[in-house]
Amino acid sequence: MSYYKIQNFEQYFKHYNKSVREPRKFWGKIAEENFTWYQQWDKVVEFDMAEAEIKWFTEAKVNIAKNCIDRHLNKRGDKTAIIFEPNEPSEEALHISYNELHQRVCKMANVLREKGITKGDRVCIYLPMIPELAVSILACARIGAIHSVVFAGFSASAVATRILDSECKMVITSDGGYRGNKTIELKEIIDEALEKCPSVEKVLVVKRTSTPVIMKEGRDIWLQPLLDEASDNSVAEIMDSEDPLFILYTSGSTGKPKGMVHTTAGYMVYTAYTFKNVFNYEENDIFWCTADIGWITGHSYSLYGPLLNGATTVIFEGVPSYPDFSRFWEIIEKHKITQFYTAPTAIRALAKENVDYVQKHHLNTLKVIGSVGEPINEEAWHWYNDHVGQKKCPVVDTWWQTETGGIMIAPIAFVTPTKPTYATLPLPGVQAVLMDDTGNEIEGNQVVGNLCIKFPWPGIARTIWGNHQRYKDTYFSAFPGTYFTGDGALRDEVGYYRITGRVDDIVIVSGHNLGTAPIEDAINEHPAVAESAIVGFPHDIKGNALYGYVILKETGEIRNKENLFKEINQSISDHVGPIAKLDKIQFVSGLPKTRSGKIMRRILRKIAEGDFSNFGDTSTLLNPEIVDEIKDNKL
Ligand code: 6R9
Repeated sequence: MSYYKIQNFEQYFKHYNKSVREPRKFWGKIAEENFTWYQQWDKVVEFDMAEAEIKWFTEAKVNIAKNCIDRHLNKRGDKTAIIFEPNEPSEEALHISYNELHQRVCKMANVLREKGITKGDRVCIYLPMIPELAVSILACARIGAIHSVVFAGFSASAVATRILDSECKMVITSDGGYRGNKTIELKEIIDEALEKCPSVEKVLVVKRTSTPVIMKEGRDIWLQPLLDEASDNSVAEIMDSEDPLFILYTSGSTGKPKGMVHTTAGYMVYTAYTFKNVFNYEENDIFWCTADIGWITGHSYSLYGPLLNGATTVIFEGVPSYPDFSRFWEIIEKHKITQFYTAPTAIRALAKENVDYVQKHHLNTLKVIGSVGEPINEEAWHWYNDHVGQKKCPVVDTWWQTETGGIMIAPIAFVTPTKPTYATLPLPGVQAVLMDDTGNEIEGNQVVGNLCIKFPWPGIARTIWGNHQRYKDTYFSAFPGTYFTGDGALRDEVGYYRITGRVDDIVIVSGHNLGTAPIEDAINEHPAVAESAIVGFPHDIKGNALYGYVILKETGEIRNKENLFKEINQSISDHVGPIAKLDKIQFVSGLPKTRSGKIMRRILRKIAEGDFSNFGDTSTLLNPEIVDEIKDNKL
């Protein structure tokens, strides 16, 4: 019996139980039957949760890029691997076959090697959603370089922090990028970032917008001429299962972003398996995940998961609102998409527009529609189900994280009955548990708690780049013996999970994880600001928006609040990126603090939400009187 594809609900339970009772047999069989290995493993898994040491498929040798491409060439050489849909609908879409992708990746691999990149080197990729982004990632994987993709919406200082942290030797960027009716000057942002990054020796520049750029002598090189010269024959590096594949930064609740490290074999097995099952992938399906490849969703389900299964995946350069709000639906019709995977924030934004935009398009090719990134509210779920899925497509609400590598809790299309706003059941291999605040597991159903996972799964991140202690502290200390997700969840009467949101200081705005600390740091950079605290509050489209409480250095009458607000937002834009701008700002004379000096965000959150009913225990507050002042002046 193969465990790779779950056929029905009864089989789901069988596979799930097998994965718990005999995880080694379960994952061993999947790994053996569906991938090409240079050498088999010693042990399927070895771990020590207390030390946060986890290894999958120990001592095995493999190359993930070869599994994504070369493995399919015999059978699927002419099949389209990637459909590139450009920002402008008038620009022709590209269909890149597996053969062509192979050729492009080999050439890129040779360019990287020629420019001094070898196994283990870090390469920062700061590119728009164009084919070169996929090609660069796969070329890194082919030669064993560790890719660190930075979302092309991040500011120069945010990119610099990431490049510095992982000491990247090279940056791959483009002159610019198109997003709707805007052009973003990526090279200029990189130039500014690199003023602070001595480790970077070479910058490869893709030409996309033909925006004039400054090319620094000896450092910056146009990519295309190098590719034209390069051979399309390249030997893949033989990688160990646990060699790092990539670093991807995610916000921490304190301090600098965390460079989550994913390794090769476990990530490969897990993304391929979850892609196949959750989306009910079948040969000839056309899969479209709208996430930018700069986020984990794009890594795992625009690229690795689909290609590992020999699928056709769509890369879309633009935005859902350009040239108008029918763009997504137009693309689904044009490319005959069978699986569509997007975020609640996009669904809510599109649901606000005239439903004609959707209805005038043929979406009949769709068979599964997915959601990811934040809890999907009931209204959005129904709109998505009714108008996009036309009540025929299972809505797969997939809960997972940058740290988990792949989907963890989700319906399996055509297998698990769905329920609005519920991510439903854990996938095989995922031993989800709810823990109470004192660290005990909460048994039974109809309960609420902190969502933890008590056994490793192949896709789990192995460490935080350069800081294993922080990895251990963040994920393995709060509830010893388990991985703590940072999310709260409830389990209903049949055991279905509903994710209720973060229980820490991370706010999810339009599906982007934002740590409060770096935004507060950016606000505090403003010369007039003494201290600040930000929290999320519910927003119709973004899910959450940011509410800032700011203490100014000079007390007394604030003369130009408007300007101050603008300047503070500019500072956030410069330091973090425009996605982190505040929607509201309230100037306050103090912040509620505990005796240990920690801001009691729970209270600030309630005030921002307009809920003054129950602030909970405020006995540890040093300055309880401030709560009334803040409440009375709420915006
Ligand atoms: C894949 C991704 C992770 C956080 C996660 C949770 C929230 C993601 C969700 C969801 C409810 C879902 N989240 N999917 N909450 N339902 N289906 O988004 O990774 O950017 O690291 O965010 O997003 O709070 O902890 P990442």
